[in-house]
Amino acid sequence: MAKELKRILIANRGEIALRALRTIKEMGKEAVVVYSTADKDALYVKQADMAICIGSEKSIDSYLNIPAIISAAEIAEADAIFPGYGFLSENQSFAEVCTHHNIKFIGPRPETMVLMSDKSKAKDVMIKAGIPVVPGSEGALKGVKEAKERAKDVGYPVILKAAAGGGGRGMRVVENESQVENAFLAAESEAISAFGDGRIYMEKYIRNPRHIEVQIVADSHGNVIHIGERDCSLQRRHQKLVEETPAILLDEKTRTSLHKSAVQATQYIKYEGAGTFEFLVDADLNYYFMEMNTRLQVEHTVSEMVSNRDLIELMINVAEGKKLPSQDEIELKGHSIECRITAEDPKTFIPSPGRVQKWVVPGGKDVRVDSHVYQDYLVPPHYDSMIGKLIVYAENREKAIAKMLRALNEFQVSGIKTTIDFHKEIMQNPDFINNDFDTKYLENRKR
Ligand code: MV4
Repeated sequence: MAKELKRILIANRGEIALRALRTIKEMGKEAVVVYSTADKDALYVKQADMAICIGSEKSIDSYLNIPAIISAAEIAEADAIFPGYGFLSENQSFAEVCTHHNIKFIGPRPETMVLMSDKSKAKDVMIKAGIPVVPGSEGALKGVKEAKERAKDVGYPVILKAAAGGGGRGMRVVENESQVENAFLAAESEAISAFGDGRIYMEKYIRNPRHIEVQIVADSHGNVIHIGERDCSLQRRHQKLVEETPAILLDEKTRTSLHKSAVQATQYIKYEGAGTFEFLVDADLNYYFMEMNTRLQVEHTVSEMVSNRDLIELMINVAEGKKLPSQDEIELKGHSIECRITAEDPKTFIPSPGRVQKWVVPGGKDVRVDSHVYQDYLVPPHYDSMIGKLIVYAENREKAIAKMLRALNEFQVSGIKTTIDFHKEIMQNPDFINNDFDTKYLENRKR
């Protein structure tokens, strides 16, 4: 059980590959990276102790290519694989194959990953764990007839969701009975084409919710800690743009209860590793479990800033069988904001890959840039358009916003379009400053 990991393979690319490499090096361990032909010039490829090309630019040939990654791990004699987010991070068979090859998958048990990937089953488990969930159907609906019956009990408006879903695909809001049939069939066919699984479940539709999530970490000794919550309500088409912690809309009582629920849920499912519980929070500060993410998330950095902890270090410690610090030792202090910088047009969000000509990053106290980009770097068109994250820390939200705007103003990029200008606008937007927005804010905004 307790086994020191000397060499860790990073099965990812971009900023998170560099982010993981940094911690692995700091811990005195060796980092192995795998890369596609499109990423051969990435700096972290040069910084790694070993770098192995695993395929062409297409993700399916490289970052999703399980045999290629496992072969690389075998050749490199890696003890463990850090999966990051996206790609294979929530892939059950990948985790299983790692185990078969005696390579530690730095993440939860495969069974837990599968359980949480079924959003409808995950909800049923959370009900058993005593966590508040949005009222709705128990399990998947059998058809239009059952959908109509259940909607009568739940009360309109309701929302239909794909059990295999997440990220908004296969979702339909239904305002009255006349819309049920069309919405059900549309959600079902969308779910089949997106996930190969057409099972649909129903929930009461919460209008204008906030998206608040809780970071947890659990070790192999049954210890569970939370590292506070994050408000991720500023999204566009289910893509998060800005994340922050703490969520200032919560009162202390709700916040404590939310953290307690997340810890209780983690204990109930006997989780191991880092994970996130996503909640919807309504106008009256009722919170409802929505989904659990069984990976490290992009926005983990804001939790690191307010806790002064390295989450990847904690994940590696857990994977080595070490004990976590106690909850009392986790002190959450100050405020942190993250802006996701993407290679996209700041008005239309249309991707803008290409050669970076100028890359001048901001600095100063409590300003953090997590990015693999450098001057002359070619942003490949094949992957997610996120090219980095700008994270700031300050004593309170007002100062954090001021610091973020100052840092954004220092950030100079040319050659590609980026969302830096969009973020400058947000940091000066009175609704953002007053915390008066919800998950639909950007969709509803007139441009
Ligand atoms: C909801 C909801 C309102 N009521 N569920 C969107 C993504 C998927 N993970 C769940 N989502 C939602 N579920 C109920 N019962 C509103 C959303 C939603 C949303 C949630 C979080 C962040 C942004 C969102 C944007 C639109 C809709």
